[in-house]
Order: sequence, then structure tokens, then C-alpha cells
Amino acid sequence: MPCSPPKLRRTHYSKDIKPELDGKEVVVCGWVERVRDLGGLVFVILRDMEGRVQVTFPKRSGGLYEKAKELGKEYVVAVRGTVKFMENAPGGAEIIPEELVILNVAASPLPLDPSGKTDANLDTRLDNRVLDLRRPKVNAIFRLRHNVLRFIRSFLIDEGFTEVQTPKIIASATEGGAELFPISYYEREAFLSQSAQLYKEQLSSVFEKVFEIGPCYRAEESRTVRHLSEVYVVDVEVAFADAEDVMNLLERLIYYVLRKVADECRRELSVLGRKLEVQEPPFPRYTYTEILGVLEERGIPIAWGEDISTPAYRELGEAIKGFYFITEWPTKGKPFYIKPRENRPEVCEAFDLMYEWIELASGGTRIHEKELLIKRLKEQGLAPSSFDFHLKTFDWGMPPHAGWGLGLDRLIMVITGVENIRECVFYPRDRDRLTP
Ligand code: AMO
Repeated sequence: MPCSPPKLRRTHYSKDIKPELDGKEVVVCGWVERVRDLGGLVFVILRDMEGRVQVTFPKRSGGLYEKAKELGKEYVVAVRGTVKFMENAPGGAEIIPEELVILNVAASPLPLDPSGKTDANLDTRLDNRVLDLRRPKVNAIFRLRHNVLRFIRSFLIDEGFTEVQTPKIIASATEGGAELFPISYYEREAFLSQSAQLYKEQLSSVFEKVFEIGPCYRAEESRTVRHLSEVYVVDVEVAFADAEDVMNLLERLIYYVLRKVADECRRELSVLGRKLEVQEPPFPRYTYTEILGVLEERGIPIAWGEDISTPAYRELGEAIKGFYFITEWPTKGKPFYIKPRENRPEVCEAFDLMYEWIELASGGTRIHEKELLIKRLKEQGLAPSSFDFHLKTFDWGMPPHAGWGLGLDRLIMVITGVENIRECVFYPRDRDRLTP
């Protein structure tokens, strides 16, 4: 089959092919989504990044008509032709071709139907992710993801934040040793970063308001619908702030993003059949102790200080709808850098942002005094000497500070309404999956 270099240069996208262009010559490029041969006519639906356009090959076009009949699904083509008003075509116009260039062919049969008409299980979809991403619903999820990122950036930049990048190859754990991925780093052992935590704290002592959107690596043993080994987290740190200040920032961010999605991503929401509830801040706040009370009432007793299990979170999601915060967590279950209450050190200034049963973010007021930080490291069984590089920055004018980390992939789950986090990540990584 010919795979010649493109002789035709695109002049229009599918969305531009409208009745107003009737009689005009255009060149469109894209993928063959469907070929319908009605005897005297071949209809080709061509897909590009903007949508779909119909190209109609009448029998009288001779060689072109014969060539069109040979097109297969996902062939890559360029078409030069004339726009013709056509009420029943997508966009109200079609193209009558004068030239058809096949830029590449595609296998037949394909391992997955990219039109989305035939469903497939998630593993097959992920194994053939590029084809899967062409399916309209899947495509809409990732267009939403792109827009959500855009809205998050624009909100934080407008709030005066500086975007930073922190290393993903690191020397010591921040969120607990068990979930670290070791890597071989020249003649030493190193780890993949679990969190931007320490670096964002340090950078808050320079730029005051910082954010990072980057990957975090967690060697999660469990196979769940909300855990991956590689996740994207929106990390924020603010100098001269406490937990309440950054909770306020977080709920305003969520509200802003939801409102922008509802206003500007109508097409994607409608492809997904999704009606978005835009919840206004302030979001309800429950203390950890109050949450135990809610669970107790629903027949799930948890001893004070214990973790909340997945079934308990599921139950909580039945009891409390929408976004809410859980505050005043037991100190022993939270990381070493979270500030314990001064008058009640068994409780700390940590919070989680929840959406029903899913934890979307966690954060809190940080410890900014070096001695207390060293004490907390020891209490958590960590060696302060492994944190020398970090601890010394506390001798150089560390302001009081607070921040949070928001799981981007989980936020996309909530916005799109999908049940499995894998649906929201281009190429998910988990206990079993390392390819594609
Ligand atoms: P935490 O460990 O709670 O906090 O992570 C922050 C948020 O990241 C998301 N997340 C995950 N999502 C999917 N799969 C995972 N394995 C996974 N792990 C985390 C969650 C979670 O709420 N340094 C702190 C943040 C801070 O205090 O600023 C931290 O990493 O949505």
C-alpha cells in the first residue's frame, strides 16, 4: 500500500466544514472511522482532533470511488475536495473529493473498536490504549483532564503562586518507608519520590506560595480502583499560613475548577452524559472523632486512633454526600511533618478533603521548628540523620507554613464519574501493569 509523504496540506478541521463553505475547496486530514458502501455511493466518516466530517465518493468519480472502497478503519488519509451543503451530514455539510491520499494503513481486524460502539473490558482497553483513547467517551475524559489542569494552573497563578519542580529521584522517604520504590542510582541506592513534600516546604521559605503538578510514586501492594503506583499530585505550600488557610484555598480551587468545567467543557460532559454538581464553599468540616461517631451509628465501630478502613470509607460515602473535610486527626497516624496541637498533642493539624468515599487531598499545618521536627522523626522511627539535607534548611529562616497534596487522577475520577482511577490516566501503572 502507498505510504507516500503528504502531498496535501490541511486547510480545515472537521469542525470548520459548514454549509457556509459551500463550493469552497478544502483539504482535510484524519482517520477513517467508517466506510459505508451504498452501491453507487461510498460514504467515509473522517475523524480528526475536532470531530467528524463526511466525505462522499460518487461512483462517477471513478478511480477515487474504487480507492475509497478499499479504505479500512483507522487508515490515515488526506482528502482534497469541495464542500457541499448536505443537511444530513455531520455539521450540515460534506466534502465531494477530488483527491484522496492514503498516508498510512491500519491492521484489520483491530484489537479494539475505536468508534466505541462495541465495548471491551478494561484490560483489553488498556493493552491497546492508543486505540482506546480514540473512543469518544475515553477521549472526553482526557480532554477534561487537560482542561482541569489548565484551570488549576490558572487559579493558582492568579492567587500569586510560583510553579516549581522538585526531584523525583530522592535519597529518603517522606510518607513512610513501606511504599518506596528503590532504584539503582550509579553505585548507590536511591528511591522514586513519594511526594514533593520536603522540597515544597523548603521552597515555601523562598517563594512563599509554591505549587507543583508532578508524579509521585507509591509501591502500593493493594489492587484497588483508587490506587496506582504512579500518580499525579497537585502540591501546594504556603508560608505564614495554617491548615484553615489552605483548606480555604483548596475549597475555592475545587469550586473554581468545577465551575469552569461546567461552563467551558459542556461538549465533554455531554459525551460522558454527566451533569456536574458545582458545590459552593465552605465545604462541611467534620473532626476525625465526629467521623468515628457517624461510622459507629452505622454499625462500624473504630477505636480512636485507628485508621479508617476501605469498607468504613465506603459507608461514609453513603452517609455524607459531596465534598467535605475531615480534620483533627490523631497525630500518630499522620506523617512526621504535620504539626501536633499545642494543647493536645495526640491530635494534629492535619486534614483530608473527601468526596464521598474517596480521599482527594490531604494536608495540614507543618512543623517549622527544627527540634520538634527531629522529635517527631524519632517518634515515627525515622533517622534524623537521613534528613540532614532537609533539617538544615530549618536553621535558615523557616517560616510557619501549611499546604496540601491533591490527587489529580482521583479528582478526574470525581469530575468524570468513572469508577476506576485507571480510566483517568493515559498509561496507568499498578501492581500488575508496567506496559504499554
Ligand atoms: P498523601 O499521601 O495523602 O499526602 O497524597 C496526596 C493525595 O494523592 C493521592 N494519592 C493517590 N492516588 C492514587 N493512588 C495512590 N497510590 C495515591 N497516593 C496518594 C490522594 C491523596 O490524597 N505530602 C502529602 C500531602 C501534603 O501534606 O501536602 C501527601 O503526599 O488523592
